[in-house]
Amino acid sequence: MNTTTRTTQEWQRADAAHFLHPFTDFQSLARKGSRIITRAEGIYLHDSEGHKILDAMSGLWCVNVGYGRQELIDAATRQLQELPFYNAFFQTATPPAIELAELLAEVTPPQFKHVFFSGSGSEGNDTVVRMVRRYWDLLGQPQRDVIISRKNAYHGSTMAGASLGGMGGMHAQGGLPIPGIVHMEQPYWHELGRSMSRDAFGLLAAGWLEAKILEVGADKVAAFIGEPVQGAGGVIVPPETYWPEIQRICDKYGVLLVSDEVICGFGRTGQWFGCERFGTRPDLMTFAKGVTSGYIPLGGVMVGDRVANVLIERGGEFNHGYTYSGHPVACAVALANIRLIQREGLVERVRDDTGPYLAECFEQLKDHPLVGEVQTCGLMGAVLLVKDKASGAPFPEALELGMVCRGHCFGNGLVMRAVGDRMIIAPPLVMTRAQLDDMMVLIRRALDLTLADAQRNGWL
Ligand code: PXG
Repeated sequence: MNTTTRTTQEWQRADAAHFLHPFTDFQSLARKGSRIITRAEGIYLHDSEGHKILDAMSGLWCVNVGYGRQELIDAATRQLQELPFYNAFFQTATPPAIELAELLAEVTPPQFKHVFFSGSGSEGNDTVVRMVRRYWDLLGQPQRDVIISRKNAYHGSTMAGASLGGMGGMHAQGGLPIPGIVHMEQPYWHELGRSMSRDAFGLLAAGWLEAKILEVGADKVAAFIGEPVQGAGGVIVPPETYWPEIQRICDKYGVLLVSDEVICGFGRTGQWFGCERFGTRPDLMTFAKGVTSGYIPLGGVMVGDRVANVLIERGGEFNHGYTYSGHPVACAVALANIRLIQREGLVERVRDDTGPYLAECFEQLKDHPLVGEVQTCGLMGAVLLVKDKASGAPFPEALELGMVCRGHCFGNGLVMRAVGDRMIIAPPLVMTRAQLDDMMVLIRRALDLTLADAQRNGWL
């Protein structure tokens, strides 16, 4: 499409008149006008005003291989010409879906030999809810239907996805959560555990799972679901002791462990999957985003042997699926994307080079007057803005300092997300050290401008 056919104002007017955006206050956006992104190359976006913007959020945690990769474009084009669509419902399959299932079995941990495809992460988590309940049904324990999740988790925006998520604002709209989903506290050391060591807090926070299992009744708990690192919740990296203890508790009570890898999967943490970084052995694994680097929608659930064997061997139809389960074009793009990640050694690069380098760069931000905590894991990171460095005391929520900082990022050609006062990044995995240096210059500039605002307005 020729994006020069309309001016920015014309795009904004049409946008405001017809397009209801996700997670948006429609009226206030209509007043302000959207930023119109027109093209992208590598790690940079370009908008309709001619600005070049470093995309430190990889689109929305997904463009792992960067923009404009010809292999992915060619794979889509070829598949669109050959067979743009066929379904997998009625005893049929397409070569790209079969080959992707095979390749996913190869790149995921050894317990995963099967996949159920969806169109997104939310749909993948709907599949998780249906599947764990079906599993316990087939084992003659239909009462075992409760799924435990965590506050401040994000698992999507469908009815089941939003229910699994732990966002109060989402539950408040639409009568959520659906029955049989309960939440426990998150492993956020800075907010909940500062009086103890991170490792001691990790064990305490994992212990909340055991307490919740006993409260619900061990014979009623079907599964526990968690993101290895909470992404949308603010890049909350749990203490190293947390996940092994969660695994131990799940094993003790026979509770299925579900790792939501929609953000952490496909190299983000410096391992192929976040569960490998944190040492768990999940029974189910949700994925989306990075599986196609966001070039085209695709999601799904990796099904471990424990669950797959029951679903397959106990037989009967699983009454669940989506028109686009195994969409051939999406699967063809995923194949090209995963092969590119393999060929360029992107996971190893994050693990051995750029991940540790990002950690060093973020450590240096600690000297900044606004920075209370920094955390990184592979190529994602968070910088917490605080009013008082010594005590970690936050700024009043009403100031929305994170949004002030985010404004300065945009103003200086950088996309960074603000989750409250946690400034977060998840840049493309193709970032070089030199590009990370460029990004750090922009981050520090945004922090300095935010500090100047805080000083000028007497917020400090
Ligand atoms: N699980 C996790 C862990 C996610 O991060 C989903 C499931 C849902 O995926 P879909 O494809 O249905 O959106 C996600 C999505 C943010 C933000 O503001 C994060 C997501 C989506 C939208 C916004 O950080 N993650």
